[in-house]
Amino acid sequence: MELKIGVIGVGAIGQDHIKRITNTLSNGKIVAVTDVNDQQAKAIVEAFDLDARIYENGHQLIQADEVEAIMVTSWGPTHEEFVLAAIEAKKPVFCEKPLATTKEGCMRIVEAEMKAEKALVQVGYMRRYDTGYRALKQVIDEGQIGQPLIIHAAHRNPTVPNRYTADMSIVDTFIHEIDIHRWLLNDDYVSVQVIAPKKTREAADHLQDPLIVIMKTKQGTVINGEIFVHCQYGYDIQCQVVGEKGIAHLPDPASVILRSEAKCSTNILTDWQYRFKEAYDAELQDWIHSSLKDEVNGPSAWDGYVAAVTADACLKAKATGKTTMIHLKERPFFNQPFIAEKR
Ligand code: NAI
Ligand code: ISE
Repeated sequence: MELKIGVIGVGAIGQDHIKRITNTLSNGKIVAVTDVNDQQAKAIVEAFDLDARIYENGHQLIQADEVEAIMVTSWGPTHEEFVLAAIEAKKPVFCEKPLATTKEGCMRIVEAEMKAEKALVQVGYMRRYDTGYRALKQVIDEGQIGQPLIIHAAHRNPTVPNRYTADMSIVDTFIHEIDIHRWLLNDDYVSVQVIAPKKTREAADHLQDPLIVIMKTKQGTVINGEIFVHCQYGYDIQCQVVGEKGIAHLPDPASVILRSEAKCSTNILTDWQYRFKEAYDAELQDWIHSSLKDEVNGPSAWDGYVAAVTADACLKAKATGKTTMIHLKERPFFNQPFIAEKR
């Protein structure tokens, strides 16, 4: 069995995903692509030697008979319309984060799935597929460190492009932390607070960098999250869970420990593509296999909605300097935890 996939947006991550589906993963085939930059779409079809048709726009691609499933890897503000159109066409859709750029947009997607009486959406929160985070979750779930009390987390990028805006620290970068910690803890957030430390001289004038985001969950766990997108030294994702009986660390990616010239050193990766390569492979393989079984098994539209609500609250907390409460709508039936717990 082969899932015939149409891709909307063939920029950086779109190309990465096309490459892994074509060269590494099983049971998926790219049969259609589209991009507002049609030259880029043509170049990608040639570069990967794809037997794929190029469509003028995302809506034509979604409607095409040969396309059985959709991958949305275009810019964030375009995600909602394509995901809604895929649901309308009753086709499974993998959407890169963010699911939509507003909580209202995410809720429209959740409601569209409810109307279709079918879960069709998987959101690209790939960290849930990272072997390190999975092992960490298992330690927490098995109670090996007792109840989790505090999480110290850090999301560090060496640098970001000029187009990176002040809000992107939250909606583009910290959004991965928002998703992963509620998944790790099987919990939801009740409040957030944002603190601005001394600003690095490496950041553009408009960008406060680093930031500290403090999130509190319903069970009372506090996540102390650092976002630092000009850390210079590498792409570094850290997570330490402090429990009642012990402390659990997210493992660093495997790297040789080199003892040489009176030094002991290990390499640190420099970008997200490599740090989470295996997680991206696993999330898309799961999406392909689940879609072929007519199921959704990964992060859901509801998870996309919770991330958007929390990100909004972080932005408000950042602007006001005040602790901001988080209010979620009621969770619809087929997105109840019995599906989430399987993940
Ligand atoms: P990019 O700018 O490299 O690529 C986006 C592509 O979408 C461009 O080729 C652009 O021409 C195309 N596009 C824009 N609007 C379109 C439309 N209406 N129809 C068709 N094509 C359209 O951006 P990048 O870095 O690939 O990011 C894409 C999405 O993936 C973003 O939402 C981003 O947040 C997410 N992302 C997720 C990551 C993760 O770790 N899960 C990592 C990097 C990006
Ligand atoms: C990028 O869009 C991602 O999603 C990466 O995973 C993240 O580390 C980076 O900060 C974002 O810009």
